[in-house]
Amino acid sequence: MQGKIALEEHFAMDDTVKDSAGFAPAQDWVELKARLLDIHERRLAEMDAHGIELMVLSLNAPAVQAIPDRNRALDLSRRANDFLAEQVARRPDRFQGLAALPMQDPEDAARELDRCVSTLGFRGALVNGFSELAGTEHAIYYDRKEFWPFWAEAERLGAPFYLHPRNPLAKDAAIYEGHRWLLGPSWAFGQETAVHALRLMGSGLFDAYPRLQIILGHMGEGLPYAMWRVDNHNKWMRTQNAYPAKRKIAEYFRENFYITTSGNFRTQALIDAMLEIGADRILFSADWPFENIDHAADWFDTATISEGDRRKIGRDNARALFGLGEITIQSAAEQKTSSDPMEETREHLVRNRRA
Ligand code: GRE
Ligand code: ZN
Repeated sequence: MQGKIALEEHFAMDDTVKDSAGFAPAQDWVELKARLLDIHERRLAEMDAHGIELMVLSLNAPAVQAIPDRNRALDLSRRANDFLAEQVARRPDRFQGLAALPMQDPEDAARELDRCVSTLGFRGALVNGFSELAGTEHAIYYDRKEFWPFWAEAERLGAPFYLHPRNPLAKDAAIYEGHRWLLGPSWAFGQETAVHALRLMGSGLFDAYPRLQIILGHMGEGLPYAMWRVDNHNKWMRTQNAYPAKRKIAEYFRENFYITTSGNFRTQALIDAMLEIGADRILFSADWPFENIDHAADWFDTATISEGDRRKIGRDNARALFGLGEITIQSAAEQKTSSDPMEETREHLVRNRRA
């Protein structure tokens, strides 16, 4: 499929690239590092070769979220966002931006989100899970009440918030001791992020800010598969398991969440997600440079789903969610693919009549 839009696609700066070093075997680090630091060369060539028109870029992980000092977290966010804005300005037809945010201070985060959306033209934010904060040994999760003014601002700005994985803190990772292979994308990333997302759903956040939209990668971090069981059990436990939110957890999942295909190129998983959250809330992504663009695109382009769903997931849902219409119109015309499903039929009829 031509004209795909991909939105969990990372870059690094010199002072964040080392955060990704532990995720590649030594012999692959040279390659991964080069991919992270590149934007306009190899990346663009990969996009051209595999039908990706637009990447919505974000900083690598955990970066800002792992900086316990508030001021340093804010400083890195600003520098990363300014750098990204410059890159987007060079090719706004091929790259757009998601903001890095210093969630260590909810007010700073809200102000930086406003700056990124209102001044730099970013499309939303991507945050790498919980934040570390000096003076507390606990991971800070964003269902806490002090974040609600931040969420109000995200809703006001219409800015989707991508909740991206990171590993749990060592003190919270006893279950993985001696099983390093379970850390990172193989398991711990998804577990960590799914629980964070469930905390948001149960907190009542989406009753207060019903237009808020959260994006999860990796086909929803396991949640489509697990959602029914969460609600089914809580229904039975009623009073003991009461949570602040008003509705069933799955209702928030279906109304306040989008999921992407990043790093989970499996048709069986996609079809389950389509049955649970619906094709309107699934978005194509690769997870470059941690995953290969050809793996993502070759799989997605031939996955056994309808062509209408492929267009939605590959392009149209992202255009609607991020308001990308005005950017992509020109190349959509070039590709001779229309969002109007009748256009090809009309062209065909006209050609037949002429013939
Ligand atoms: C990611 O950010 O998506 C990521 C990492 C490290 C390993 C794999 C991966 O940060 O997908
Ligand atoms: Zn990622």
